[in-house]
Amino acid sequence: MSGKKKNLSDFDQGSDIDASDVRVGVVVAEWNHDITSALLHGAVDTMKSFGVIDENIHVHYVPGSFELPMGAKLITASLQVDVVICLGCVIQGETRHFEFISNAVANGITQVGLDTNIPVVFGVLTTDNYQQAKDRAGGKHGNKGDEAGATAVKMAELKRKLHSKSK
Ligand code: DLZ
Repeated sequence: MSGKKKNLSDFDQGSDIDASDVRVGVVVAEWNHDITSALLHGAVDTMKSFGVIDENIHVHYVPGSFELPMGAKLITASLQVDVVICLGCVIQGETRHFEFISNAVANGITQVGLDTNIPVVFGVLTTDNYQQAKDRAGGKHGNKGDEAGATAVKMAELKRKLHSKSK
């Protein structure tokens, strides 16, 4: 997935995975809505290409990226999901908000996953400007939402595989 690949959407499709019964929670930040809705489209389309069905994709919104970890935690507490995707876009401004929000979101998302044993995917763009975000939300550098969707399916699959071995 990483290494020499330049485009965010250049991932191994994992075509042998059947994700038709995978249940996914998606938390989307409303801040920079045009970017985050493009990420959402990418994530949903990609999950569907792995067989995830509409009824098993539960989308909820939070005001900004800072609220993504709490949104993810609320989802894990109230819905039966195998995996959660967080989608947001933090753009560098003139103040230090960018650093505080980016760090808090990355740490918070990690923590929710470790605390709940439910994988939480980091689908958050952190960019210098709006154009960089556009380029990564369905533009010339692909769509980070696609990557998040594929990661979610693969983490759900991994969890299921290891869980079945532990029985
Ligand atoms: C306040 C703020 C700023 C300045 N920038 C962004 C941003 O680029 N992306 C984003 O998702 N959210 C931003 N926010 C909102 C915060 O994430 C949060 O919603 C508010 O600080 C309220 O807690």
